[in-house]
Amino acid sequence: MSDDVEVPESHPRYESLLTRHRIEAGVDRGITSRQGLIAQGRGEAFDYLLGERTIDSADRAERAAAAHLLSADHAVISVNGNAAALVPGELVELAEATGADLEVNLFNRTEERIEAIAEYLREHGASEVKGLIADGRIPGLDHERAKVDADGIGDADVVLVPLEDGDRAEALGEMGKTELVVDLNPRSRSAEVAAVPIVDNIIRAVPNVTEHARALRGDAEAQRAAIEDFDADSARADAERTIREGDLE
Ligand code: PTJ
Repeated sequence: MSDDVEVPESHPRYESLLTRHRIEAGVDRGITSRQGLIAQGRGEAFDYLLGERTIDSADRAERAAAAHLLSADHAVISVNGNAAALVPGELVELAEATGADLEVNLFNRTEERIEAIAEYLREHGASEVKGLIADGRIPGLDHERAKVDADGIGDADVVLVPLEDGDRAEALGEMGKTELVVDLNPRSRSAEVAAVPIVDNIIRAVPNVTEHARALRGDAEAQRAAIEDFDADSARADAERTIREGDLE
């Protein structure tokens, strides 16, 4: 991982400490909201119980998500303040590997934060970042949270929404979009409404979806099979069982 903080790699909680530093730095840069710190803490607790690893059912979800992104008419990766702080370059790579658009879409929307995140993604190699025009609306939500680009999330048939708020995940689903959700809580409303719930830490999930996308690219039959063979209910149940019954080593 990057060398942007001084955490010794030998530390048993190296990844978790690095992740915290990135979220803190995100707040300092005006990218991540202060609520993002709380969301991260909640995520960490679930990740600890999962054994801080990608369980097999999450890997299958990541493969199905890659297949959806590749076979979509118009796929969009929604980026909030936590996702941008944790995996900016990895999101840009995923967009490139799948042909998806990147759109900044915030729960606590401010123009300053939208601009700061778009700039941060550009610094990490993004050529185009949507979300700044905000000329579309998600029906059924209050004004600020409902803002999307009409030719971005507004037009998408498949949307990847990491660490999303439940209300908005539900509203996007009601617009008929296929939702791919990354959320460490298998019982969150976002995970429950997702066609593909990825119960994994975003720092492991995004690079793994990219790897699957590279393997599935150009193979329509394999993409179709990855989508059809994936069972969202059993993935959620498997993650919950692992969290409740898993061994803490
Ligand atoms: O940047 P904004 O304004 O769009 O705000 C983003 C947050 C995340 C603050 C906002 O969407 C929010 O308040 O989300 P919630 O309702 O706290 O939900 C966040 C979910 O993400 C929780 O279920 C956490 O368990 C989960 N989560 C937190 N960190 C991670 C995570 N899932 C995967 N990887 C993580 N690193």
